[in-house]
This record gives sequence, structure tokens and C-alpha cells, in this order.
Amino acid sequence: MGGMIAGRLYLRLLRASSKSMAKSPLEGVPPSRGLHAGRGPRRLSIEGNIAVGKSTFVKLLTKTYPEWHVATEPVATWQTVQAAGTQSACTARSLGNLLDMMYQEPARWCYTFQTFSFMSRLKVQLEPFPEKLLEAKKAVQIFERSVYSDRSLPAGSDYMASSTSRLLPRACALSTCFSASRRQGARRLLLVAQVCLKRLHLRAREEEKGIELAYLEQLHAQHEAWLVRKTTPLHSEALLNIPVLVLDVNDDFSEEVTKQEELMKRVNTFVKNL
Ligand code: UDP
Ligand code: DCM
Ligand code: MG
Repeated sequence: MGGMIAGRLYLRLLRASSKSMAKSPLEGVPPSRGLHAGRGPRRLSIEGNIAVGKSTFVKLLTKTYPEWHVATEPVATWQTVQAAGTQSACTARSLGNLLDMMYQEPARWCYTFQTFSFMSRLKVQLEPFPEKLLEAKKAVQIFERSVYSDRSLPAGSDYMASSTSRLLPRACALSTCFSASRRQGARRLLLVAQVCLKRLHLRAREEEKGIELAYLEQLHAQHEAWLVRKTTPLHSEALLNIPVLVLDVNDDFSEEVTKQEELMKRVNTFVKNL
């Protein structure tokens, strides 16, 4: 792909430690060892656009590092929301598919969806560490997306703007996205989102069939602003210098062993240095 910027995965340390607040290079590899020394499991999240390949990457991590604890995104929970108090198998009663409701009628459901997805992630992230992590010498826990992505990304999207139109004028969200994409360069933006759109069609999740290229472009710009340029407003200064490893995954890595080995090597180096 010679020099072109690709569809991207971002491996991000979840919380700032006092040492990770020290400046680190853009590529995210911290300047010195031991950022995490003696502070319990290293907790990270995989971030990235819709259908860029996060779940595929998470599966690869599970295979390569069986001793790590890896949590996939609870999409199924959003597709079959259970009525309160009916979560056990014998009483389960589904209230519907909230993911589908969001795409069908964003003005009504996007805000509800975002709140629900935020809460479901918070629940996963607050669960006690699994036994195998407590016993491990260098424990690693990885989440597919995080409460930080729910906080940093959808607030500026078209879907969310239509859902909160009285609070957040749509024009404001769009102009933020527009200026981000101008800085980004249209060619690069288009390329990245096209990879996601292709993979989205390949995955063929029924609820997502109406997603358009422009929405993926918007989300890509938001990821770059949040994780690379670090221009997204955050609630804490400490989050600014959190190490982020950026992996370009424009080329297919689902079947390519050499590409997989290269990606896993970079993850290993990054995690070892935290
Ligand atoms: N996929 C692919 N090549 C890759 C990565 C993913 O063809 O290098 C496919 C994958 O098999 C799936 C779709 O792209 O059908 C979306 O991937 P995934 O569900 O992992 O994306 P996510 O939404 O979790 O980021
Ligand atoms: N999703 C969303 N907002 C979030 C998290 C997820 O709209 N805060 C949607 C995007 C996808 C689906 O949920 O349609 C799952 O995301 P992915 O396929 O990227 O894992
Ligand atoms: Mg996924």
C-alpha cells in the first residue's frame, strides 16, 4: 500500500498511571520500561471503526496469548435487551433489539442505546479480576472498546445529534466533523472508511445494512482526533498522555499469517513496555 494510511486499530491503555502521564511518542511505545510496575493487571482496550476488524483481532489475541483475559464487546446484549429481573434463562423476556432500533429510528433511540451500551461496558469493566489474572505474574486484560470510546465517539455523530437535537445542534456536530476531516485529507479518509464498508458488507449484520460511507468517515475522523491528534475534549488532563499503539490494518490480516505475526509482535512489545 506504499505509504498510504490504512484502516486502523488502536490499542489503548485504559487508565492513566502517574508514569504514563509522562510524555510518550505518538506511536505510543512508552519511552521506558516499567510504566506499570507493581500496579496489578495491565488493562487495555482495542478501539476502531465499525467493522475494521476489532473482534477478529481480539480472537487472534486470545489464540496467541491464552493467558491474557480478553473481553469481547457485548453486542448480543444490545440485540436482545432483557427486561429487568428476567435475566435468568427460565424467565428471560426480550424487550427487543436496541441496536436495530437505534439504526431504524436514531432520533428516538440513539441516546438510549448509547446510555445502555455505556452501562453494559461499565458493568464488564468493574467486574472483579478473574482468578487467572490475579495469579499471573504479568497479567493483561483487554477489552473490545471501552467506556472511553462510548464517551469520546458518539457524542459528535449524526445519529447522536439527531437524538439530542435540542441539546447538541446537528450543525455543530457536523462542523466539528467537517473541520476534522479537512485536516485529515479527504483521500486518506475515504480509503480507510471504504475498507470498513467492505468488511461491514462482508459481515452482513442485518441491523447495519443502512450504514453509509459518510458515517464511517465521520467515525474515523473522531477516532483520529481522540487517539492520535488528541484534540477531543476530555474530562481529565491525565488522559491526554495515555499510551496508544496504532496498527494499520488495511491489508487483510484475518488469514495472513505473516501479517498476524507482525501485528502480534508489535502488541507484545507495546504491552511489555507498559
Ligand atoms: N475481516 C476481514 N479481514 C480482516 C479483518 C476482518 O475480512 O483483516 C472481516 C471479518 O471476517 C468480518 C468483518 O471483516 O466479517 C468485520 O470484522 P470484525 O467483526 O472483526 O469487525 P469489528 O466490528 O469487530 O471491528
Ligand atoms: N455501536 C454504536 N455506538 C457505540 C458502540 C457500538 O453505535 N457506542 C454500534 C456500532 C456497530 C455495533 O454497535 O453497529 C457494534 O460495533 P462493532 O461492530 O464496531 O464492534
Ligand atoms: Mg466487533
